[in-house]
Amino acid sequence: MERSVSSLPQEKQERVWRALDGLQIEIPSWGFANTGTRFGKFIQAAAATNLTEKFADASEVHRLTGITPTVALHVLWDLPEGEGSVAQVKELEQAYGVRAGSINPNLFQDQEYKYGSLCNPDPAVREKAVQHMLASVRIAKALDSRDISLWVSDGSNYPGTQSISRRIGWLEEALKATHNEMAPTQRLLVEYKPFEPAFYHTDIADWGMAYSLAKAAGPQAVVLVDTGHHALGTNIEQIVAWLLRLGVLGGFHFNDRKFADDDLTIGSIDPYQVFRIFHEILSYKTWNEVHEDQIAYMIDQSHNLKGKMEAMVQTVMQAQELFARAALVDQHLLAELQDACKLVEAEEHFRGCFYTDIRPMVAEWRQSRGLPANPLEALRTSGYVAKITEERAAKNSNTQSSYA
Ligand code: RM4
Ligand code: MN
Ligand code: MN
Repeated sequence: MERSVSSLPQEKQERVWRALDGLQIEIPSWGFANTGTRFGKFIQAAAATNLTEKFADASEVHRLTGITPTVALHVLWDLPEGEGSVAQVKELEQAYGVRAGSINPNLFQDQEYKYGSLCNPDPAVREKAVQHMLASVRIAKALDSRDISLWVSDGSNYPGTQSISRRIGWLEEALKATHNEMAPTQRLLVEYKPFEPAFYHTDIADWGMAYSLAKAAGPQAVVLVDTGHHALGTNIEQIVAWLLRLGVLGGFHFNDRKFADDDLTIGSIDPYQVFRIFHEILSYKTWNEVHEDQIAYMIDQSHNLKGKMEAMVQTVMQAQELFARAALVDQHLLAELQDACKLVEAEEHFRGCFYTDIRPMVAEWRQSRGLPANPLEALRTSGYVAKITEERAAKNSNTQSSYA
């Protein structure tokens, strides 16, 4: 006998709640600070001006959403003294009840990196970059952070000006050296991006290159998918399916884009894309052994138009709600429909889940966990943004914003 296209409400709710219980999202420290476009910064009165304020903001997001216990840190921005800043981070963890998450080396800011960091033709600059990688690993160890999350901005602007192939070798060496420094429980996440800041060639431009480099580095190196880092039209969920299959999907940087690395709110432009990515993960988990925490869900957004706190809470809710909608998919039913090539029925079930307004179910889950039913509303009524605006306005009014 055939099953009906929609499963029982109770079965659905259990599936969704189980998925919600397993979902944690890491928020970026840089999402609370003043950032801007390529042409300048728009200063916000409520923006965090130091690490203490970033931790305070992250802690408030966690209090409201209950699913963001860790904060991604960028070494130069958040740990200016390198390993010397670890003690301060530990104090902030204690004070604010959120932990340091992934550690992000910064290989794109120093003057020496004008022609590249790990791929710079000058061995002394490459060595400096490798040393920064090793220090980042040690910082992560000291903070008990599992993941070192690497984005390499290296590339070139003009054909013939750099050796693409020799640079591959330098990257492999650098990542191997980094891998050697890691504790057995740590991971190196290798991020890719098709272009920007370099426009002719980027040294880690797509998932194939990231995968190959991860393999060269060692077994604890995996791939990081930043949803904004793909050419338009790329089937990102297919990449996700491959990485899962290869056992190297390390995690995500969530954001959305209309054109390139726009860092817009996840799901603001194409929520169906996010739903499809989550579906691939949940589908893979239905049929294969994957541990909940093997995939690090992280946000990589820094808003300069939206209020930072509002944008972060909205992002977490959006990701959570799209994840819940993907969990509505009855994987067994879908597999039956797929095997029978019932195309319209399969698509209708899939689309139907995407179109379901899951918000009441997620609100119920939040309340059952002692969380506000609507975290964004709770942020508005908490007075937190008004408070930090008042406290930080004077400091922020002195911030430099010019591009040139
Ligand atoms: C890059 C990339 C990295 C992020 C920097 C700030 O485009 O997404 O993950 O750390 O931006
Ligand atoms: Mn990223
Ligand atoms: Mn990016």
